[in-house]
Amino acid sequence: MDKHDQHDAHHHQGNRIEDKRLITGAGKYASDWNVAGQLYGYFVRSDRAHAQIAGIDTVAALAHPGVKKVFTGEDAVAAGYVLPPHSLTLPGKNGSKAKPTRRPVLAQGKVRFVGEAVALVVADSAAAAQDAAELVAIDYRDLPSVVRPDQALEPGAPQLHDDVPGNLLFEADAGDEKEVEAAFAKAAHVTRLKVESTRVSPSPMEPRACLVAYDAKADSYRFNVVMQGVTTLRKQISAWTKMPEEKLVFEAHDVGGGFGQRTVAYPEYCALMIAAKALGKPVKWVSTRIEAFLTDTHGRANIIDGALALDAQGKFLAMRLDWINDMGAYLSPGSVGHIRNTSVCMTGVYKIPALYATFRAPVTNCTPVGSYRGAGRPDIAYAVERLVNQAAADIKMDAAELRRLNFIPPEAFPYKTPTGSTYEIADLPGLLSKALKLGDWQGFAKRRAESAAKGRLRGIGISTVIENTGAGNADKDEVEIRVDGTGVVEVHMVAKTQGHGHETTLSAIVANTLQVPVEQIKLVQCAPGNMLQGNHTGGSRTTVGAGSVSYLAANKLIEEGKALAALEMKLEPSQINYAKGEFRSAESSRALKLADLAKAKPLKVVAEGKFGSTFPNGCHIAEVEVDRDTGVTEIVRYCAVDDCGEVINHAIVEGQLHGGVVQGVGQVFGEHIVYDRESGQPLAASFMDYYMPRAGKLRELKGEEHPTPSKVSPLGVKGVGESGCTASLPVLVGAVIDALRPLGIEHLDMPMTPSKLWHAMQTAKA
Ligand code: MCN
Repeated sequence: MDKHDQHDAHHHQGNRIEDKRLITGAGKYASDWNVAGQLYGYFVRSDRAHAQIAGIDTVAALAHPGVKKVFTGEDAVAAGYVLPPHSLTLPGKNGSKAKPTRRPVLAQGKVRFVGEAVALVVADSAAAAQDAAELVAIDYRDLPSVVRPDQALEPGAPQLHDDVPGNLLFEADAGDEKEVEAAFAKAAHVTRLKVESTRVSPSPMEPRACLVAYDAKADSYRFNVVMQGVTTLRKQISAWTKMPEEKLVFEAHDVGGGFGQRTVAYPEYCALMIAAKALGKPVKWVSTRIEAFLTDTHGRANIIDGALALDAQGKFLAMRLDWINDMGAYLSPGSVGHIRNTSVCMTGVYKIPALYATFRAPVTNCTPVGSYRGAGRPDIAYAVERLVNQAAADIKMDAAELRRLNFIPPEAFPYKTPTGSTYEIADLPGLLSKALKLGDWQGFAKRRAESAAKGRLRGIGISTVIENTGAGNADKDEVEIRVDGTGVVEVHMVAKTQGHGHETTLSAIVANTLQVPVEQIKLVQCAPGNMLQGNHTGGSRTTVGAGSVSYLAANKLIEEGKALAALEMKLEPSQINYAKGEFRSAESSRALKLADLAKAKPLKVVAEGKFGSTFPNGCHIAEVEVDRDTGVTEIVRYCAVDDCGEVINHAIVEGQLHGGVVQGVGQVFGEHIVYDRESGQPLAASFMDYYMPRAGKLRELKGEEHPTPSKVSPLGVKGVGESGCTASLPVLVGAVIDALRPLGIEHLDMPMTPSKLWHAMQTAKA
């Protein structure tokens, strides 16, 4: 079946195969795993932002009934589990490299953020482990702390690591400084704007959990752990613990959300390995929600100072960006995405001839930062789109028209950006026109007047964004298809759904290619012990990668089936036709089903592929009303036109967009990890004080597709998992600022809380 039939066949597939299991409580999550004789771990965590550890007294804890052992940093050092791997291998300024941070899996000598694991208490019940943990006495000597990344770089700031002078982990630049200087010198207008993409907690529903069993005979470990795919996690745990990858076996069934946070190796998993080996029994740990806030990697956390140079007609001449990326106390294993991705799409959807950007990544006494849905793409889109809006206001030009004037034109694709990326294909003017119509851009003035009559400030925002999805770190993506004598088609891969609906979409790709009912397909992700290669699910790459290879594997199965059928029928493979699960030939009256061919020996094919980046893009338009008396913002319209290439399942794509947009809503209107600047204590570490967007905050999302099929993937698909997040930050903040601009307010940083807006409006009035 060619990809166009494939596309049609997928139309109107609504219900997701996995939903019945997931919403009737029949899912099996990491903390549901239990094995006979297991012990329970509880971590004693630092309650200081920065302190020397003068001593740890475990006597009382050890005497507590049920306690088996207490592990500390000395055990971690003895095991050699001290240097986490990291992926920040980008070339730095003047050939420099990122400075790796030593991080024993249990703190040794010093703690550097609130929540850092200091000791692991293992007991025969979870309650006993927790009770005993309270008896561990740690003698701290407090040190001054620093929680703001810009302050961490100032002279005289408290220093976190002896081998990271000035707290500067990594420094880099991109583009041509001289060219940019020259362009700014001759510009008719320069717009400047400094914005912050705030530190947030991704907060998947399922907290982390891990059960580790050690097999002394094989000297191997088995993990039941929440994950986004096995390959990255296995590689990182192997690097941290120096255990060969084949000695680390992982099993997970359902995963309750990931958002990037569930990709990486965490110290707790390695500490559990130490305990399981020492005690000869499996050890289980389930994170509490407060531990999730304190120790799961945070997202975003960067400050971007931007400037845009324009000529007298409004054409962009050059852009300058200065980034400070807060990395937290240690370089997380998932450290690179949110830095690399910013540079991949640094000029957004615009033709900007000259570009210069500098990056500095300091350490701070905060939770380590890693990838969060979009990983750098929302941050760069936010900085660039806010700059463009500000420029439009500065030169008094319509924000949509300024965009249209500066778009990369359709005929310029494939388009090479100043930072060396090649955008494959997009139709930006078409996208914009569709969105302006859907969002009734022209009718806004009237709606603004109607809102004003009710005493409300109405604003409109627009964002036009592009992002890279698809390419991964793995050498290739592999998919294995097995068919047995019953006709069940098992599809194996190492990506891992966390709620994305892969059982529906990836099964559909195989079912449609084989022209068999989808019920015949069984998707198996990350089967324990299966050493297939491939990328974890992240970077919106599963459909482009594993999805495309599923299609190739199904076609390979048909070809191999033809060869086998030909042998059976004593014909040539070229004489065999395949349709709807059956092999036939004009030369024979026989018909052989896939199952018939698999009776004697199961059929098995492995296909592989290596794909570059695809570039989904979109135009979102939103309107808000701000209540002058309370500062409360209502999102009154939200329209999204997106190009993710060919769509496998329309309902799922819409759901992905909706979810991404609402995560943006969360960051824009309330989510914020704040630390006290004096003590370094986190001030929002539970859902009592950390905002979560509710369904009512975004009542309706009107979406339309505007596909330009990708040739990178044989299915024509581009990723979509992060698109909503990327477009929503600038469009919503843009709408709020547009509402407040008549009062003279040009900039506020997220989150747009009622109190912040109320104070800004009061000050503006005065
Ligand atoms: N899809 C489709 N047609 C396309 C593109 C995608 O039907 N042209 C479908 C896919 O088959 C898949 C879903 O949309 O079911 C998302 O696909 P894709 O864009 O390939 O992204 P991934 O599957 O690789 O998911 C990763 C992405 C990321 S990086 C984050 S973070 C994120 C996200 O997806 N985390 C999520 N969406 C999430 N959704 C849920 N429910 N939970 C998370 O943790």
